[in-house]
Amino acid sequence: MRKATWLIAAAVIVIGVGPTLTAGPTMVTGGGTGTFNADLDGDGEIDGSHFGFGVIKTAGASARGHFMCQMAGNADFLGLKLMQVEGRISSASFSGQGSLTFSGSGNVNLANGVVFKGVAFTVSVTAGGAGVGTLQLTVIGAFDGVPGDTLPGDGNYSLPVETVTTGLISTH
Ligand SMILES: [Ca+2]
Ligand SMILES: [Ca+2]
Repeated sequence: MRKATWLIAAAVIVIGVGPTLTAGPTMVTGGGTGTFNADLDGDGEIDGSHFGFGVIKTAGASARGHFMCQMAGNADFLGLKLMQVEGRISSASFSGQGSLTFSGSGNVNLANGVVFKGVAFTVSVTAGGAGVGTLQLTVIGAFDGVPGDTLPGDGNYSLPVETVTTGLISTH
């Protein structure tokens, strides 16, 4: 009886440890600027954003980290002085070598005191520098159909894929 219990415990440990032996990168960081290669708000300028994030993959689908993406200054959008999504990352999964999708929740700041709190977001990134790395942001449950939304009517705000113009997205 005691031996059987020990064997089960050992098997659980082996199963639990197994995946880490073949795990890929456990940390993905990114910082820089990106371009949508399109004029999303029709003001005559190609749009893009400034972004910065760091994700540390922990057990299972969980993760921790921080994400920030903003359109402001030389990357203004919809006539707003600022459009910023910023928050904590709570889950992540690798979808291939150098490709990661992570989710979390935080604030959407539209300046002038307009801040939406507790907004969920999902981001998909692929590693690489200028012209190679990509980032795609979806704000969950808000701003559906606002200019720039690639999937009107689904309740979310899915921005197009951005290509890195300066900076780097890298796996560690
Ligand atoms: Ca524009
Ligand atoms: Ca949508």
